[in-house]
Amino acid sequence: MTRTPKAASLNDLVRAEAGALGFGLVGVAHAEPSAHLDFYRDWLAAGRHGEMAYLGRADAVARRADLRGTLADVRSVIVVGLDYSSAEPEGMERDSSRGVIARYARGRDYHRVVKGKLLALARRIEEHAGRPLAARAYVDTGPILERDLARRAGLGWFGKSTMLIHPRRGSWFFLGVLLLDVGLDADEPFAADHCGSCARCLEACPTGALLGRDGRGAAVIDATRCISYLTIEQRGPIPRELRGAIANRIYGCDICQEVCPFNGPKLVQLTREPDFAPRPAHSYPALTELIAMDEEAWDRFSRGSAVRRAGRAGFLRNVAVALGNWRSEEAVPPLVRALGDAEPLVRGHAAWALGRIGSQPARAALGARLEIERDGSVREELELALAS
Ligand code: B12
Ligand code: SF4
Ligand code: SF4
Repeated sequence: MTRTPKAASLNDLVRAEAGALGFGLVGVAHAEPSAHLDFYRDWLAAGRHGEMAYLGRADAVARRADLRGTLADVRSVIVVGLDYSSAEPEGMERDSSRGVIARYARGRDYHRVVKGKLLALARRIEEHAGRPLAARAYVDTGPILERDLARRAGLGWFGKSTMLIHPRRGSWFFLGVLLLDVGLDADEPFAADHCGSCARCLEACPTGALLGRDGRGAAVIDATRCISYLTIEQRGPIPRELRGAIANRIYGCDICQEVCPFNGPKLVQLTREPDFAPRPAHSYPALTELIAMDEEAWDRFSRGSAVRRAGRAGFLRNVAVALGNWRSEEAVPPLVRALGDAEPLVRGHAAWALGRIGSQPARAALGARLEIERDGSVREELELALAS
């Protein structure tokens, strides 16, 4: 690819500055419309997005299709990756008295961290360009097909897990996207598919959310079955038939990434970002302590963290499911207290958990609550738990 002297120096500056800001991956994509909007629309039409209505809003779909709906003069797209993985404490995941929070949510909320760095990158490019720039920075929340753009910017391929995977860095990184009204040379899109005959993620997914590649070669996920969706995005009850498979995952899920050979111990890049150091309270916390959190304790626990997205009721719902899967008598007293929680969602899942444990004290508490419970959905859970 031939570069004009000015563009070459700007591309080099982008690389150098992105590296200095800590981004392990950086690439540039053309600002052309996505070639995969048909797949996106089909995925929505099949209802695979569940309650995530923001993904299907007509204006948001149009902006995903064409970046000019977001930045009229967009000329190039910088895509970055920021590693978030940290050393895993041995064997903790198998301790069912503890909850597993997905790796990406154990440190400080990534949205601000990554966006702050993207805006710093934009300021450096502006200084270099010598004119005010039009720029938009996105991390996770905007109407942007981040993985589509990342592949186009040469950062990696879509694994069967649907993760964007780099051949030497795996997938434990956040993506960030910077739209600019500056011309940059685009990198070669990542064309290869390195999954080959591997199907480890499909086999390991406990809820059967990964559906393999379709006829077009696109990896398909049924988000409504994904533990990440069920524990974070879904607001109401978790479908009963999926509660057992969630085990002790209380916020997000990493299984399809953990089993991927491209995330093997020799390849994994540990984060150098101090903000992503796991908070002790978020690294395999004791479930019995989490279920006892009142509003004030929840506020302390979730402040500045991505876990806040689930809300107290959603998070305690997840914790109750994990306690039911632990099936220990030690879980009974805190679950009995949770039967009196102000939130019906928490009471209902505490009832399910006590039904799973099924001991005499657990059943006595379920019976006593049924005497006074007025909420229809909780009464249903209590009755099913007593019948189990
Ligand atoms: C909605 C969403 C979810 C949903 C749905 C997940 C999904 N796979 O779609 C749920 C809640 C389940 C979820 C879970 C997780 N998420 Co999420 N999520 C998003 C979000 C906001 C939108 C994704 C989306 O639009 N999905 C709909 C599908 C259809 O679109 P797509 O994945 O972009 O798929 C494209 C390709 O399939 C392509 N395509 C189609 N056909 C073809 C054919 C060929 C040949 C090719 C090459 C491409 C191609 O076109 C599609 C549309 O462009 C993005 C941020 C963003 N704005 O992009 C983060 C994002 C994808 N999530 C992220 C993360 C970290 C996670 C979790 C790991 C969190 C966790 N530990 O719990 C899990 C992983 C679960 C999984 N296996 O995907 C990261 C992924 C980073 C990476 N390395 O890939 C992102 C990019 C956020 C970020 N800024 O870092 N997530
Ligand atoms: S994040 Fe977990 S539940 Fe979701 S697809 Fe991956 S393995 Fe399955
Ligand atoms: S586990 Fe195997 S099939 Fe799944 S994304 Fe990784 S390499 Fe691809």
